[in-house]
Amino acid sequence: MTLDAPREVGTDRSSAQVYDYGAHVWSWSLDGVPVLWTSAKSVFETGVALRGGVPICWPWFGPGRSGELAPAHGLARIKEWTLDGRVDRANAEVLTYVLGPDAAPGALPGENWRVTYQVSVGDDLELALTVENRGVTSFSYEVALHTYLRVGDVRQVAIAGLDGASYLDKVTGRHEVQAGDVTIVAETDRVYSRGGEVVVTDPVLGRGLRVATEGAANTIVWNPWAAKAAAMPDFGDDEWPGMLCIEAGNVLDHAVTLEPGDSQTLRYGLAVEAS
Ligand code: TA6
Repeated sequence: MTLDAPREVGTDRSSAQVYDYGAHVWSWSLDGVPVLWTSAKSVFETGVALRGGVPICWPWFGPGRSGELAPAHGLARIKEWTLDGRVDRANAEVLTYVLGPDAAPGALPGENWRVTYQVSVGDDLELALTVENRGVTSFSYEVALHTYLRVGDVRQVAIAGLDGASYLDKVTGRHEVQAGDVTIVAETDRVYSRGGEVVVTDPVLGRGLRVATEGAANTIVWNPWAAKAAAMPDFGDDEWPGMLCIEAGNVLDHAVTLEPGDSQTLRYGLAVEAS
C-alpha cells in the first residue's frame, strides 16, 4: 500500500515533510537549502522503511543484541503513528506523535508502553523521543534516531567531538579508540560509546552541522561507501558521497532498562552553521 502524503511543517525559513508512517521526518530545509539527505530510490510502501531523513530505530537496533531480531532496526519505522498534537510556537512548529502496543503489538510482547515523539521544526530541528513503561514489569530496549545528513562530499568532511571515544567498528568487528576527528575514507559503520555534541564540517557545502544530543550513550557514524550502496535496492549507486549518518542512540551494552512507571527521553538537535 502506498503511503499517505507527508505533512508540510515549518516556518518562513524552515520547512519539513513528516510522514505519519514511522513518524518519519523525511526532509528538512533551511532557507530553501536541504539539510537532511533522502534517496531518490526510496520506496514509499507500507512495510518498507524509508531511505533517508530520520528513521526511528526501536525497540531494537540492527539485528538486536541477540543478532537474530527482524526486521532490522525494529518496528517503529514501519508502523503508522498517531498525530497527537500540532502547535505553532514563536519560532517553530511542533508535531507530537504517539505509538502504543495496539499499533505495534510485536514490539515488546506482554509489556505496556507508550512512545511519544516531538518534532520541532524551526531554525533548528529538534527531536525528542520518550519511552514510558506503563506496565508492572521492567523491560529493556535499544533506540536510535538514524539521521541522514546531506553533505557535499563525504570524503571531505571532518567530524569533531569523538576524539578519545571508544567504538565498535562493525566493518572489522574490532573495538577501537578514536584519535582526532573522524574522516570517511571507506565503508564506515561505527558505534561510539559517547553521546553529546558532534560537529560535521563540510567544506564543499560551506557549512557546519552541529548535532547536540541528550539521553544518548551512543553516537553511530555510517556511510555505506560504493559496494554497500550498490547492494541496496533503495539506495542509488552514486548517492553515497552525498550522505552521512550521524545517529544518536542507546544500543548494544547501552540498551535502556525501564522499571514500571519510568520513562527515558532521547533528544537530537540539529543546527546549521556557516563554516
Ligand atoms: O546505523 C548504521 C546501520 O546499522 C548500518 O549497519 C546499516 O545497516 C544501516 O544502519 C542501514 O540499515 P537499514 O536497515 O536501514 O538498511
